[in-house]
Amino acid sequence: MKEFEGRLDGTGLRVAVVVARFNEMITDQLLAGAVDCLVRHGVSRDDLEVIRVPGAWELPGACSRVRARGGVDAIVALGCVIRGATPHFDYVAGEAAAGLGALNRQGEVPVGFGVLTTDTLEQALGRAGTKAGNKGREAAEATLEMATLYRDLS
Ligand code: INI
Repeated sequence: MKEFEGRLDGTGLRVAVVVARFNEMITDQLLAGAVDCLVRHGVSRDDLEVIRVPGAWELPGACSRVRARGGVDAIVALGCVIRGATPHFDYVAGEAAAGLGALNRQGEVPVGFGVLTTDTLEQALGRAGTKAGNKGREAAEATLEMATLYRDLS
């Protein structure tokens, strides 16, 4: 029986982290967690690029461009959408999730989903390096695992 499972080994992997500036107090922390995770697991800083976009709405398009350009083994998308009094939340969060999901489903390059969708700023803070961990770090870890798995499956 053959079994496959990715590893947390970033040696030789080229990774792009695409991060939204909207709610940057939060997304800066997601970025710090993701970069720390990648570097700790062996990704060289020379093989790491950070691409900033205005908001979560822009994440799928930028990730798509990065993948089309090539030269990356994994993409981590980071953002933070906080529910307000308007339906904007649903459009922005929905488009980010659907767009990134569609790209990820194509199975060419793993696209990690580190986009917080919360009701309050407090909940977002909790997921950006305080009581509920750092979802940027978790997304980076999962993406590393998937990149090594994809390599093994190719
Ligand atoms: N972008 C976010 O990343 N988070 C939000 O909470 C948010 N809200 O609430 O509006 C948000 N809006 C901006 C959006 O992502 C686009 O940048 C903008 O619509 C321009 O295209």
